[in-house]
Amino acid sequence: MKTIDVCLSPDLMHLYPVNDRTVVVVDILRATSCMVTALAHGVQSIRPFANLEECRAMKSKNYFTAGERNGEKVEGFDFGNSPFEYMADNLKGEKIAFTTTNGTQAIAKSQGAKEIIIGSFLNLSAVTEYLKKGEDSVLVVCAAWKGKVNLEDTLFAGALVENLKNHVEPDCDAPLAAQRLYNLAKKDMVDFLKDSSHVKRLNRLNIHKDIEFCLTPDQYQTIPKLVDGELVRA
Ligand code: 3SL
Repeated sequence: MKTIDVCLSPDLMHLYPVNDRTVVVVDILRATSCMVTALAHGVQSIRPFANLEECRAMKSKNYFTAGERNGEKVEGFDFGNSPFEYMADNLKGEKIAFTTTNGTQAIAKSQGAKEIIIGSFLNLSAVTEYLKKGEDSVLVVCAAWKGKVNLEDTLFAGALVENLKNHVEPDCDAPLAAQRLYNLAKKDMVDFLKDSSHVKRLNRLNIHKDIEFCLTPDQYQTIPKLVDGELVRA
């Protein structure tokens, strides 16, 4: 039977071989929620960068530049890290170079995986169905915050473990812990997360509507998949 494991922080990636796995990278607040939203609204592709200056340099290659550091839009970039910025019609068919504090770092640390896809609550059911059909075992990589575990990415990992419970076996205790946490939280995730570190951080930026949106399941069927360094619709 296929298995599922959960890497709760990119700093723990050395514990998880990925060469035979489908990796699902998740940064609920807000990087992977933005990626799903952008591709769902017609953006052609997103090239993720760990390094900010490499991302900035893509401007000269006809990419829009986007992302944040510590939650705030990078000076000189075209877009920040709110999903609502990626719904605009004028982004249809465009390419975006994207860098964020944790989400794009987690993608970089997942290199070498058999396959990398992007998860968020916004595409939870689509990702669930995709993983059910796939032949490979699954590793959910939580972007966390600068190496420290966070609740929201863990809840998403738990939602996947719960949805896949009749199809894949948990590899160890991290998927079980995530699943149990999700089952405690699922009735009202906004309330469950109200004291969490990143929600408090984002509240200081006054973006409560981003938090509510990013915690809303199944807004889109789109699954971003990394192909030749670019995220495209799977
Ligand atoms: O760390 C990240 O990748 C971001 O999603 C963080 S923030 O939500 O923009 O603060």
